[in-house]
Amino acid sequence: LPSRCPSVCQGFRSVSASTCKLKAKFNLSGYKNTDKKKVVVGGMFPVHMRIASSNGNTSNVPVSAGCVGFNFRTFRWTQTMLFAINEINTRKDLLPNTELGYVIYDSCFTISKAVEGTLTYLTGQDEAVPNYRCGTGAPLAALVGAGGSDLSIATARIMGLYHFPQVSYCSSCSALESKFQFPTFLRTIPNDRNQSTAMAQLVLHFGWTWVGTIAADDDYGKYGIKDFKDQVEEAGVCISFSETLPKVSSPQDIQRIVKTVAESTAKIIVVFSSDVDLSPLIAELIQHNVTNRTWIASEAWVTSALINQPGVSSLLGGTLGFGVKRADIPGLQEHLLNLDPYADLLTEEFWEKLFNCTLNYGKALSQTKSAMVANGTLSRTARSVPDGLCTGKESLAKMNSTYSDVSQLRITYSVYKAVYAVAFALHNLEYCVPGQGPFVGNSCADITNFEPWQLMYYLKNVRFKVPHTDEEIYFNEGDVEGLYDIINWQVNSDGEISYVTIGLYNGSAAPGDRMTIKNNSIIWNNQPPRSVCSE
Ligand code: TCR
Repeated sequence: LPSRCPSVCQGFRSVSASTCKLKAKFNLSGYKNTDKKKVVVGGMFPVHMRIASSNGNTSNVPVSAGCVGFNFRTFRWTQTMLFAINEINTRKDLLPNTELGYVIYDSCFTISKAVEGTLTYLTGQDEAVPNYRCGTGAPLAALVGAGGSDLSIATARIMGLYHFPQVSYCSSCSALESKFQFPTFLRTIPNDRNQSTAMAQLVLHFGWTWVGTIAADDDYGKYGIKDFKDQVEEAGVCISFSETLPKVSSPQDIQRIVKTVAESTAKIIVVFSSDVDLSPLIAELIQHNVTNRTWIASEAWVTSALINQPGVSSLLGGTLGFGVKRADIPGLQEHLLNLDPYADLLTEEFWEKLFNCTLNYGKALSQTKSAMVANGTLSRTARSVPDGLCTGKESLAKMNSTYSDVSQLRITYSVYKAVYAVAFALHNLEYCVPGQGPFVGNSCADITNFEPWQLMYYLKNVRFKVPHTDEEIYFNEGDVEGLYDIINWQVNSDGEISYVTIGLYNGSAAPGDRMTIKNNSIIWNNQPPRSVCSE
């Protein structure tokens, strides 16, 4: 074995100290039971929005790119995984003799980071060395992640090679339905095939015949819009324009799309994109005072605070969109507010971003000191508390941030379901009756030393009721049922937007019964036109 093995991955030590990776951890919230068996669950979340651009310099040793753009919403998802694990660990009826630990990576919404995280995760190494794990650590169960579909497509190919189960909470792209390509991929978010069909039905329902489309430049956007277009075009609807949002900031592309939208006579615009990719366009459209359009939102931006900023109501009021099932998760808000700012580097960064301050006293002091040395004021003021310092005792509750807003738990709820799916599968694996097991010779797997494909068997066949909501979850070829709320953005007298559910879509109902819409409950910003094709 390579000599660095023992220092890197023995036991449950922290695996990394860099910003983009979190540690392996047990004994959450002081809960301690050393007699328990241990299993590690991996998690991957796009906590940052992108990687910092590199300088293209090839004369230095390359280092893993840093990440920028802290996302409060996805950080909430991360904390929800911890909340769920904590809840499972304190339960007496689910995995009573096994403690779940976790390793969480930040994919920074970037494929290369997601792949890097997967290799790190599979190898148990800080630096990725494929095909190699060392030490006698607890078995790795499954990966909960990876975020966007293009990230999951990349990670699922690697995971599939090792028969490692991956349960995604938000990769909804129809491309991931192929069991041939992604044999160990499952998800708790519905397949977008349902959503594209639902959007097409919505357009046909209102008799719209002239629509524009905008897609993110990733698998989510491309497949989502393609499935939508195929269906509406077959029904005789014409597409006025099809634009693609840039992945990396490109003001020229945004300007071009603004021009297209503003000049087009299409009043219905369907957008399949994550909120992160869409927000630059929205900001620009507001600048250009584009109004009088009806927007059709895909799930990723339909309840996003990143899009629903003050001032968007003239542009986006009246929007119709699809949201995955919402739920209230008792205790989650308390968990979110009870955050220990020093828990790990990601949390520290979150705290500093939220309160716009520096947490670490030493760090703040040295920064202030050098500033003071520079202007010669050090001797008199060195002992006073520097500006811009936070104590870690600031009140999260007072901040009212997206992070602690639990009014629209949709993907958050999906994360919760994904963690529970892994836990129930592990439970069934552990309590397999010897001699009646599913494996060769009716044997069972051993929770202290199982193979990933053995857990995969249990995940595929898991069927459970989600705590607090009683929703029943099971996988059909890796997918769950296609249930959506149809949401309308209604502007109140203060110009604020509220999300009102005006209908439902159930992809597994009989074709005629899938969509129910309360037409009279919809508030349009502008009466949607019935346009004709010939324009
Ligand atoms: N599926 C998208 C990613 C995504 C997302 C989100 C990202 C969804 N919902 C909410 C940020 C916020 C749905 C995908 O790529 O599959």
